This record gives sequence, C-alpha cells and structure tokens, in this order.
Amino acid sequence: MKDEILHHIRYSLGKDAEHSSVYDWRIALSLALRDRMVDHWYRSTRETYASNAKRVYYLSLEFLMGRLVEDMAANLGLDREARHAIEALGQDYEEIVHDEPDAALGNGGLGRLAACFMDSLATLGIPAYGYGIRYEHGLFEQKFSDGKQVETAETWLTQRHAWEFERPEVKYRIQFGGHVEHHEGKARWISSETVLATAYDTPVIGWKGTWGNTLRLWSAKAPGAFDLESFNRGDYLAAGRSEALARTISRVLYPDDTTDAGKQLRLKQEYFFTAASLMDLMRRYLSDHDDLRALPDHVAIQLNDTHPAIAGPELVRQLVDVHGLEMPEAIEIVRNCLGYTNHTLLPEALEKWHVGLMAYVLPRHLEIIRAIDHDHRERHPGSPRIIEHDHVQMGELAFIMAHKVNGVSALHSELVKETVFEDLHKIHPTRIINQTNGITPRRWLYTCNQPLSDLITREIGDGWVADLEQLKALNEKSGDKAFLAEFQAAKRANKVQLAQWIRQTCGTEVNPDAMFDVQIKRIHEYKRQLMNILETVALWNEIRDNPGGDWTPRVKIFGGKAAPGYHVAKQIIHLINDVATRINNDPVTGDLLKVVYPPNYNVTMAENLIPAADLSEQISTAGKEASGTGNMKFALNGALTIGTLDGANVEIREHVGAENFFLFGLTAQEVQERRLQHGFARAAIEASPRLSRVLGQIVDGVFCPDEVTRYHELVGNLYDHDYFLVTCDFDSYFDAQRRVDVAYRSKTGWAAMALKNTANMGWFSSDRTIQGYARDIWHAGPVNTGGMEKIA
Ligand code: NBG
Repeated sequence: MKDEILHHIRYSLGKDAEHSSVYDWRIALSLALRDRMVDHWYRSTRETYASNAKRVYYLSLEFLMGRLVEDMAANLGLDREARHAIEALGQDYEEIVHDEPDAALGNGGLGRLAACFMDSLATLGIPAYGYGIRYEHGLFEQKFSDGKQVETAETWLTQRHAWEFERPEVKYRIQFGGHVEHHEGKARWISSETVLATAYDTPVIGWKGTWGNTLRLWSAKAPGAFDLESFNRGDYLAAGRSEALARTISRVLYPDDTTDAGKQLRLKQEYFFTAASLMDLMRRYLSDHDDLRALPDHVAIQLNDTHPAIAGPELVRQLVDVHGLEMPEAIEIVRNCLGYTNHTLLPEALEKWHVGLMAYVLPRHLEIIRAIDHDHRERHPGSPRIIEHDHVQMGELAFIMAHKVNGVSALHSELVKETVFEDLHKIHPTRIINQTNGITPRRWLYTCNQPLSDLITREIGDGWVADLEQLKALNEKSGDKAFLAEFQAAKRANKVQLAQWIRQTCGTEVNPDAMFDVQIKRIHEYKRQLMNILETVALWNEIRDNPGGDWTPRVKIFGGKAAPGYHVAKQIIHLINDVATRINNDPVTGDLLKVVYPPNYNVTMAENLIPAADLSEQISTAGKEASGTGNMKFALNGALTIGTLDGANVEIREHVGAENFFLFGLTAQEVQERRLQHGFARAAIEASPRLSRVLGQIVDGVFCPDEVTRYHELVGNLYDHDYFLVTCDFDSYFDAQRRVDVAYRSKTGWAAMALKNTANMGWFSSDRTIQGYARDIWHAGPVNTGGMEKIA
C-alpha cells in the first residue's frame, strides 16, 4: 500500500514525497484505493453479462455520498492497512481523511438513502447502476452571521475528484423544445436545443470487496464545436455562450427539497439525467438482446421520488418513436420496468408542471402523457387525471406508469393509500406496498463509531457488519454490569472527542458528562426544531427558578440547513442562535444547560455527532415525516429516542421496546382531528402557563434585546395558525423530557436501555430494505447465488 501511494505521488501527481501536501497525499491514497477496486469492478461487470442477470437502475436527482476515503477503504478491508501505510509515510491519517470535501449531491434523507442503497446493492451483489447528476456545486455551505444563515456556493469540484473515471466516449444528445410533426401515424420531434450528457463513473464496492457496481453521474456539455469565429472577432462572450448555457444544467443542486423553484431549469435537469440514463441502459440492453418485449425481464428501474417521473413518457417515446412499437404495448412494457418510491406527503413537494411549460420544454412528452392518460382512463373509467387544472401531476404520472409504488415506512405507506393516492389506490389495490427505509451499517456504525464497533466485534465477531440482525446477541448483555460499563465508556470516548470539536468549532465549553441531546436534519416547520428550542427556554426558566434543584445537565445540539427561500425556517435558525447566546452566557444555569449549533451540517458532521449522542430528537408532527433515517442512525449507535408516533419511529419503538423509547404527542389521527377545532393553538397556549411564559419572553425581546420585534411574526403565527401543532404537543413533550432527565440519572439503567437500542436495530439495515425491493419490486437478485434464491 505504501509503495502504491508513493507511486501515485510520483506518477499521478507529479510530485516528490518531500514536497507533497495533505491534498497530494489524500489524492494518492484515494487513487491507490481506487486501483484496488478496479478488478472487483470489472469482474462484476463480466459476471453480469455472462449470467445475463437482471440489472437494477436507481434513478435519483440526489446522491448524498459524503466523504469516501474511509468508506472505500473499509469496504475493501483495507482500513487498517491504509492507516498504517500513511503513518509509515510520516503523515497524519486523520488529517488526510478530513481533507476530503463531502460529495454533497443531495439535500437530506432522500439523497442519503440513495447513497446507503448503493452500498447495500454492492454488498448484496445485485448488479446495479445509480444514475444522477454530477453537479458542479453541491448543497450550499451554511455560515452564521449574527445568528442568521448565510449561504455560499459549495465547491467540491474545484479539486480533483479522485474516485471517478471520466467517460468522454459515453455521451448522448439530449433535446429540448421545438415542435412535433406527425406523418402517417409517426411522430417526429424537431427540437430547438440540444445538450450533450457525458458520463463520469464512480465504482461502488460492497463490504469485503465481493462485488462492484457503478454510480454514473451525468455532466452537461455543449454539443457543437467551439465558436472560433466569434472568438477571433474578439467576441469572447459569444464564443463561450453555448458552453455556458449547456453547463447550467449540471451546475447546481437545488437547495430546496420541499418547494419547487427555478421551474424551467429544474424540469430540464430532471429530463436531462433521466433521458441520458434511459438511453444508456437501452444501449446496454440492445448490445446483447433484440426482443424489446423482454425488457422487463432484464431491466428494473426505480424512480427515487417524482424527480425522474418523466422516465415513463421518455421510455415510451424511445420504444414508439425510435423502435417502432405501438403505444399501448410500449406503455405496458415500460410499466413492467418501473417502480416509484414516494418520499413525502407534503403537497408542496409533489411536483406539478404547468402544461405550457411542459409543451415548451418537452412537446413530444406532453403528447405521450396525454396518450398515457387516455389509455389509463379508457381502462379505468372515472380514474383521476394526470393533467388537472392545467398541470401535469408527476405523482399521478409516476403511479400510473409504475407496476409498484412504495412508501418508506409502514405508517407512511398506509397514509399514501389514504391520502395522496386514495383514488388510484382504489383502482389498483395491490400496487402500493411498503419498504421501510434502512441505513448502511458500514458507514453508520462500523466506520463512524470505532469504539463501539470494536467492542461489538470483540464480543460477537464481525459478522454483524453484513448481517446486522446478529446484534441481537447483545441483548444477553443488558444485565452484565461489566459490559455495560464498557458500552458506556465507548459512548464517553465519543463524547469527549465531540466536546473538543465543539470547543474548536463553536467556542463553547461543554461537559462530556452532561446529556448530549441532538436534533440534526433539515430545518422545517414540520420537523419542529421550534418546539425543541421553546422547550429549551422552558427548562432554562425552571432551572433559574430553582438553581439548587436536582437537575440533569444537558447540552442541546442542533444542526441543519434551511432552504434559502424558506423565511420561517431561517427565523427558527436565528432564534436558536439567539437563545444559545443568552443561555450559554448565563452564570446561573452554567453547565446545567448549554445550546450549540455548529454551522454547515452535512454527512461528515452527522458521523461525528451521532456516535456521541445520548438522546435523539425525532419530534415531527405525526403524519408528516415519511420515515426519517437519522432516527435509525442514532438508535443503532446507542442513543435513546424522544419522539412522536411518526414515520419509522413507530417501527423503531416496536423493535427496541416501548420501555426504551420516550414517546409523546398526538397521533396522526389526532393531529387531523385537532386541526378541525377552531382556535386550537390559542387554547393550547392559554392552557399551558409554561408555554405562555416562554412565548411572552420571546415577544418581550429577552433573546433579542437589540431588536425586540424580531420574532413577533413567528410567535404570532403560532397563536393563529400553528399548522404543525407545536403548541398542542408542547406540554407532552416537556413532560417526556423530564422523564428523560430522571432516566439519565441512573447511569447503568440508561446504559441498559441504550444497549437494547443498539441490539435491536439490526432490522433497520439498508441490506434488509434492498432485499425487500429486490424481492417485491425488482424481481432481481445477486448473480453469484443464482439470482433470486438468496433474496427469497
Ligand atoms: C424524505 C422524507 C424522510 C425520509 C427520506 C427518505 C424527501 C422528499 N423526503 O422522512 O422527508 O426518510 O425522504 O425516504 O426528501
């Protein structure tokens, strides 16, 4: 390994060891690791072709990969070797690992789920491609200026991305605009704009290096030759115009995961990567098959949310316009290839495109969508329309074009049947199924939490990394005092490290023996960071009323970004920071209560925070969080959850045991009913002296003496609207927190509960989730075990 790294320093970077920087060492290490992947990767491709196995294609506008060095090394079984080699070369391994920028090609859960799925597909040996966009700028960087969020562009690609292989020969012409001509029953799309999609491949190697798949990301380029004429005339701007225009498409990830923005460009991005991916998989299919009717036997395409929903009409277009099939037959073939995953019930996130826009950008697709709609309503009179109020409803389109539609937790899948797709579900009662989300244990325990991972391996061997249910064996240890002490010591080691990091990043001293209470996720009203900070203020009040009381010291840790245009979320960030300033400087509460909010939450920060957490905040309004996956990461790493009956919380609680979970709040059903009561929020506030006091303080400017009115709008909205029922759940949340305080005071009692969490979270491995998709949706399986047998 050492020689291989030195080889790359010399021949790939053109440096000598004495003059190499941390960056050089990191790239050289990455290239050395990448070399080790290549043979596994080729072999997997060869075996897939040789066995004629079915391939899975995961289409996703987001892949939130984070850093790759440690993950790649671990999966190759080279983590220790890589560290030793780097240390033998006189370099600091940690520093090198930390030099890598996060590949932040996603907003949150949906993108990180795609990354976990890639890891599991490779670990299970299922032939698969992830298809997405190679954004030049990932999710924006967040800073705080006087407590307010400020966004700047993310720049990961200003450095060399060592993991990818550029494939200049893999390119497709993607068309937009123009019009459609019809001749003798044949359609011809005369487009007005073309960009090239070119491929960049990153190998994804599974645990123990047994199988390798590909993450293929598309970059947009101008199709024509460089405009030398304009350039020679001195018109440099004109010369660069078409290149700049084309590049716009793969330039930025939309920092907005709940509302639709930059409509035309967003629609173009979606079509761009979907069309390129479908052309690519069709080329691969036709390279050794000629019967298009057999496509569903060899190809499974999963739509990660509605972003790639244009895949339905696009594949129909290719089959009909390019390959000459009849429309109804083409629709049927495509449906048998497609699956659609719904990740949210929030109406603002269910994409709808104005027909005018669709006609302008994708005129042929609009015709095909009308044909699909017509075909569906002929077969199912009275069925809901895809085009409603002049908008193409991408959820309906995805549903109608998929043979299976899945929700991401048991509760969410039921709500999908009862709400957004109620009518379609009546027509197709077996189409909606559930696949509860999961997380990869490789990244979310093995690599991110070494103290705990080592302890577990010492106790039960390392089989758990690829078979997470083996953690169940730890249940026997929940009465073993010596083991519990070691389990606690692992947590404490992580907390000491985190405390140090918090000192460096936020300048705040925190006591590692205090309870670390963490809420990390996108900032959104439904996730109710607001309720958390209001409870923090209430606790602060109680401690100040009785400073000599028997309090459980806490550190409240927040992390997360708000969409740049989401005003209320940004106000909540500002409030958290204002409250932190006041509380952290209060000598009365001192070490009993601290609030920290390190900026720029990302995958790497999650890997730091989760292993050190005692308490996981999963406090969304019931019925709103489709699943959550952070909730799983915390529980796996031995944090207890305080949460509502929402998303996958419900199933986590069933697995870890109700006695090891702090439940509070209204149920999804009760939420619906409460909203119908006139003045419910005002009534809840008036009934809660504690909450009234907190809101009064905020309105009086206790946390913003420089601008007393700063939060009047935010608080006013709580009284009058409070759509997410912060006020109604507040008291129940406060009481649950006090139960948490009591439980935390018994060190061994807490450790036993925490261990029960770790021991019973095995089911939430994304390996289990992927096996479910493979069995119920894709009908695909690993090559080396004879396909489906292992899965069934
Ligand atoms: C998110 C949900 C989460 C869920 C992830 C992954 C979107 C649109 N949805 O609850 O909010 O865990 O998807 O399924 O990002």
